[in-house]
Amino acid sequence: MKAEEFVRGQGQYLADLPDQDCLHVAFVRSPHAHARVGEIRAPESSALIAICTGADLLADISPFRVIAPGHLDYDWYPLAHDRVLFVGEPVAAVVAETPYIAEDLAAEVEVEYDPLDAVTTLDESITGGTVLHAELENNVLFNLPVNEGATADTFAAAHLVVEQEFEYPRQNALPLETRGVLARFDPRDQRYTVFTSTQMPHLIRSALSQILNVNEDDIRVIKPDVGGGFGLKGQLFPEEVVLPALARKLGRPLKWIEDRRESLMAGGHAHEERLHLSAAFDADGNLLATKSLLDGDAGAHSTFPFGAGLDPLTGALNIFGAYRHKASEFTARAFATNKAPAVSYRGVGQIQSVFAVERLMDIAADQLKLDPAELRKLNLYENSEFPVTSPGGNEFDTGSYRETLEIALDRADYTGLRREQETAREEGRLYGIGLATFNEVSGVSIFGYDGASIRIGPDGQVRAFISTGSSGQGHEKVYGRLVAEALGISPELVRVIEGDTDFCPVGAGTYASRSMVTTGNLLESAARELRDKILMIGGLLLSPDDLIPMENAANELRIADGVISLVREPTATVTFEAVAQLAHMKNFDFPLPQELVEAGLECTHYEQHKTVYSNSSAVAAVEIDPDTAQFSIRRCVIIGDCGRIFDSSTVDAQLVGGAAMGLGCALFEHLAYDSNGQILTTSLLDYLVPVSTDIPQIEIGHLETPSTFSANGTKGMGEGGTMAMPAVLANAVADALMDKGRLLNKIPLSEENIFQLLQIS
Ligand code: SMO
Repeated sequence: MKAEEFVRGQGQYLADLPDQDCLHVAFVRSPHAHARVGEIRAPESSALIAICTGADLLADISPFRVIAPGHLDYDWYPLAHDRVLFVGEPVAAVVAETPYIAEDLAAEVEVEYDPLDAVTTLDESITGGTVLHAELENNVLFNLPVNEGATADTFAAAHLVVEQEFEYPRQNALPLETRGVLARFDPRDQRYTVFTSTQMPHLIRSALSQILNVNEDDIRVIKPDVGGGFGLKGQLFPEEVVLPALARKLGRPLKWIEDRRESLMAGGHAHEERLHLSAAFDADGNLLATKSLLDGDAGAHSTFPFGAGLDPLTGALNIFGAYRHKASEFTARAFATNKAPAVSYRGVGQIQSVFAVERLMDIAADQLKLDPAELRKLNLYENSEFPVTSPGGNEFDTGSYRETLEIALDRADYTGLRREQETAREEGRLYGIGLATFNEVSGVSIFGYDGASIRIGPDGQVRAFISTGSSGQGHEKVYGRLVAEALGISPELVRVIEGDTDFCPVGAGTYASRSMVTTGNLLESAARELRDKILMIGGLLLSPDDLIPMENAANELRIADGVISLVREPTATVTFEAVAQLAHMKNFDFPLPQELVEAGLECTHYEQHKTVYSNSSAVAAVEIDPDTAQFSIRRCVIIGDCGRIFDSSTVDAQLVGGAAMGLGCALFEHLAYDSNGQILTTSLLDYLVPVSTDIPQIEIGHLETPSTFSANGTKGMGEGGTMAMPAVLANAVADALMDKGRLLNKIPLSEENIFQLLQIS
């Protein structure tokens, strides 16, 4: 069992791969946010095996364009060759016998830079004169207005319009295992093998085939065990291109493991966004219309495959999604700045919009003189209203939006908490209660189809090949059990194989909490199809004179614990293994009638899954220490609904783990830059994440409202706990601060930020 291997330290992560024949790569990275690159001088050292600059690499690769709707595309190069656009951008790769020598040599490479003005904020990017990408007219990398003007009348006639700007900081998903690449080129079959710590092997292969100018089949991408992805490993990075290109050139396998400093500096930033939201209400507090402008700070580049619009667009598409309203318009934009490129990070897009929307709902409740719980209950969709098409055009299958809130309020004893707050306030203490409730996009399949294959061998060993990949979520256990249950055999017979493009069917990999929805359903349908065939062959063995056709097999035969029997005569049995053997091997006593059933036991299914929406509600109570501006979490309840639950311990772990991660987002995580574009947070002393003592007791609960869009009833799970935390804690802190809390419009909820609010007189 994988989980046990991991706990025993027996996982095989990228750094654990055999590397006896490898040379090691270190990258020379820009110390400037924006500069022209001049001459690059290699150190005079016999230890230097090779150096490759951006200009050198041009001969071996094609520039790459991230083409996605709404995006302005331009040529992307894995190594900067004329200008560097952010601190940490790789300009050259140095190859040596050991990683240590490579690092030392990289530090000795002299690069002439001619510094240019850096664009370090959204405002500078929007209005400043410096344009980062020569092919583009300005710094807009993405711009998508939707339903422009659709809400004007409603806003004009509304009883109350609440409007507020919110800021969400730049953060890093911080997987414990940093990224890494090991690349080989085999001259005999002219193929690349690229081991990379990624969430999406097939998409990496597609991009590499374009950049390296070879067929997809000339590249094998393998994802070893991955020690956390959280979205960060869901895109193509420069190192994934440079290593295979250089491995071919040098005729030697190459390895590179990212260090924490590189990771924090250049390995994928996320979430930075400014949101300007308006909501129109009638006199009773009914939400009528919403208008949103979401501006993402994309950093220097649009990354493959999602592009610069990832955060603002994902947030905008489902903004105010849990609340009934008639009209909505939004604009999602992303701008280039001289900072590290933005990538995905758990809760992508929605963690920001949920924070902003939930803050806005509290501000509205205050102005409408309604309790925040009442305002939400009034506007959340009821279970009976589904299916719903939102004003933004999203189809919500089923949900328990209001119900989860009611359960969370009940579980947290909301009335009791309010009483406690009254007492606390009488004593002059700063005690606050926050709510958050939202729905969550999951199972998104924007890149086309996902595949799953099941192949049963002649001895009855089952292998399931999938296109999604685990980065620690426990796929092996869940899918092994799922296939075994669908086939009616022991899970011990099933092996799950993922993350190898030579064996696994094509698919987009794991992101957007999509694996159970996509792979889960595909494995189940493929296993069912195989089960019918297994039953039919079992029927041939059990009842050779009275053949049961395939279409009747499921009714007339049973399989349980690997034993097949006739419904009408349950004592006669044949084993699953005997069927597997007959399907593959010639049996002289009993030839398989090929006119009735094909030999072999293999089945592959592909599907492009519809988006499904999970939902969650959270309640938190906090108390702020007025002297230190620190707050403590007194109570934190999250109720999630991810549809049918297949494996409850995995789902529990996802919810709690997600909440711990969201706590980091809410309280600490902030990648800071100075005004020259120097990053200030490149170690874990500066970029703070929660440790176990920072994490309060998180009380969780689940509802199971099955999805009608997904055959197995599941919806995505894993990001709801994360999204809940900035919103629910910000609302609790704002509530504790009373009038001063009205101005709480950004996170992290650091002592510094809370102290500033406390100073308001
Ligand atoms: S942030 Mo996730 O891998 O969609």
